[in-house]
Amino acid sequence: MGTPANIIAGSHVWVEDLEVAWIDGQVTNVKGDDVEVHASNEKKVVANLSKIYPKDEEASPDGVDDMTKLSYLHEPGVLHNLAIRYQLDEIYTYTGSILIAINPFQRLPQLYDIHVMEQYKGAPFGKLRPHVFAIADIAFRAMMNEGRSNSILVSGESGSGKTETTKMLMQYIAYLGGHKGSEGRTVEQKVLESNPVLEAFGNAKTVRNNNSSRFGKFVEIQFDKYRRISGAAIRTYLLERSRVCQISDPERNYHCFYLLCAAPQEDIDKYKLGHPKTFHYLNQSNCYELVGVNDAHDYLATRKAMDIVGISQKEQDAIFRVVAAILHLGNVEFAKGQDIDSSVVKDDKSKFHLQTTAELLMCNPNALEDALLKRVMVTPEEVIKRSLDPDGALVSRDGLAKTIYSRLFDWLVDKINFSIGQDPNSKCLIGVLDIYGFESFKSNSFEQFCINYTNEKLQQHFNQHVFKMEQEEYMKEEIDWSYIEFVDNQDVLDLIEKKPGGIIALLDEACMFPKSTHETFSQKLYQTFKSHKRFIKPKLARTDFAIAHYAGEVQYQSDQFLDKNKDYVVPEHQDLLTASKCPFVAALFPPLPEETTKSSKTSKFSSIGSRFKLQLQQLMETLNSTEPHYIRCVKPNHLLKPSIFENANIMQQLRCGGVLEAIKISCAGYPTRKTFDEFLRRFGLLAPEVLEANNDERVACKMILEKMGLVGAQTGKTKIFLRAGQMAELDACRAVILSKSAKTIQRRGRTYI
Ligand code: AD9
Ligand code: MG
Repeated sequence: MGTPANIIAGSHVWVEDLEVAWIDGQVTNVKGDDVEVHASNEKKVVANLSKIYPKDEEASPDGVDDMTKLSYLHEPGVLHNLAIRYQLDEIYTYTGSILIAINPFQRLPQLYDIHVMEQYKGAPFGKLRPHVFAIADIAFRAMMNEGRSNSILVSGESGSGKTETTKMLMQYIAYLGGHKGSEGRTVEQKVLESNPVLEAFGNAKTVRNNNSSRFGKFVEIQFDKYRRISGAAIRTYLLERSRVCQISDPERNYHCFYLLCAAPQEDIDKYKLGHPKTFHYLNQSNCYELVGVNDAHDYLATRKAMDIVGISQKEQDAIFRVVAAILHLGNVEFAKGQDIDSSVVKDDKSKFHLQTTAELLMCNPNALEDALLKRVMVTPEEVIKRSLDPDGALVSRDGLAKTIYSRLFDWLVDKINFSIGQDPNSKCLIGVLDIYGFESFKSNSFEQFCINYTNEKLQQHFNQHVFKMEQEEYMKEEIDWSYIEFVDNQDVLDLIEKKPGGIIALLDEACMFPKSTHETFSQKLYQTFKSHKRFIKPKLARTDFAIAHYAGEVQYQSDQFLDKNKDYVVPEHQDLLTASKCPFVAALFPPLPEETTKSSKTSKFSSIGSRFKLQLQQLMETLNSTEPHYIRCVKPNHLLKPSIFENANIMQQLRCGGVLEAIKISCAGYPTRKTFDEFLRRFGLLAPEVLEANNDERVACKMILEKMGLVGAQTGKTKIFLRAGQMAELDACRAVILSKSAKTIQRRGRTYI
């Protein structure tokens, strides 16, 4: 990437730097391939010529709003452009049609107010400053004019601003397609208000983001034949269940727990609550409050939002009763029982919490105790009740809490969808995807595996769209095209999802085989993928495995993969809650059909991995039937503070998001293409002699290109391909000719009069 440099002493250049990725300076000496640079931090650096890039001294001090306008296109140029714009609060920059959004970490209300929306409405793309509204506007116009569905894919790492960006997109789409002046709750109001509800139950503070979405989301906004919003559907993906029972300092559990503990006294009394410190599921971390967030206020706000999305008071009461029940359940502790390997509820305090849990869930306390402490074993001869030891009882308790919470979350999503309403006659939609970015932590488990799998899928979609589509078009037209290399990730996807034989399939196999352990599962992986170039067996690990993802290598700990892949509700828990006197709770656990009940006592299981794979396939099908638009969010620093721009880290995000490759392709390729016919109709007047000569269309086009001296433009089989800027050149010549002939006509007109 970049221009081959003609570097001599005195040249202004960029040179690689460990700390800031790239630093500028001036060349003091060149010896063979070694270049000596006096860097702007006063250091002297010697670097290889291949690691030196020319710096554009003529560049505008304010940067350019589209990377494809950079005169020297290379990594340091791109990074520098983003950096200077960020300092000026210009957080948006285009790369062709892709929008790069750098999280400002400060409110910039003037950037999003109603006047700004008005300006972007119908404005030609590229005329105004880059903006999320501009992307939403093209998606909306494309839908209006062509009747085609569109989608906007927002991606980036945790804390980069995906969810905030999504909210602004939705606000703008609601503004364009809303029902002005209509009475009652409109679809768009409900869609917008579904955000605070889902965030209260699906977001939490993590070390990366104080309001991290712990689920993926695809919102499909449906339009009627007048192109007004007529319905919407929210699909969610893979809520992080483990957070309900396990958090590490300084993270928090889901927001709703803290909101409820800050509720008005009346509710606190009703649910027997206290300070979050008094609950085990919350006090594993010392973080209870969030800077700038008032839980008491948010509790009321969430309730109000629930009203708007159509959740009744009665349902709201049941929802918070269930949330409180989970907190009490987490405080039930166990001790060793009299029999070997049995356990009992530990003390009076635990008994109180058990009793309260049962009251709140409206189920029988003895049945709850039994469901926590015992398992029913069905053998061909008899039915035996087996006791669990205290550790087993803890696992049982946490399992119950997680199951209830995830069913509650699913209920909320279903309810919101029902209340917003779907439009079965809708012909086109705009989909907005806000889904977890690539994750690579010190310790990575099944969740990271699924998240990174999602990102591989989306990356492939992006690749296909930006790269393959371009290249395929060039190949189809048989034009001269030197290939731009990009890492295709089909091999990683095969490794993960191929059936049979991929990691998910092998994991399912392991889960179905009762004697499997994570050791046997890992061994199987090592054997199967011994020579797969994307699979790595780390040297010192016995059961870990690593995958070379498009964004880097990630090492996974396999020990919880089997458990986490099993979506299995213990039949005792199921029976307990199905029998609840509270219709809301009972409805969360509808009785299983007779068939499954029988087999569920054996080792039947449903696989989370496979279900997730299916969900992703459906998502990809939807996306493939739409015209995609991409927004790449970037997190400028790990401190979550404004005005800090961490070069190396941002570079890595641009690389992972395919932004650098996309830049290459938009510039190196042919951004403008026209069929011969279109081209001749528009530019034939530049060479009337060519048209008069009755040439074949293709030949005629070629002759015009030659006459105009357009270097690099290509003639394909059916189309003309122009380099960036050439269209403008031709249009300028055309305008001159048109204005000349207009004058002639005018003059003639006068003579006649
Ligand atoms: V995660 O993968 O769900 O953990 P996101 O969704 O990418 O993550 P989010 O949108 O939640 O990140 O943004 C993180 C924080 O950055 C927000 O809570 C805001 O404080 C801040 N932010 C993000 N975008 C903007 C913006 N356009 N203007 C102001 C912003 N603040
Ligand atoms: Mg988010």
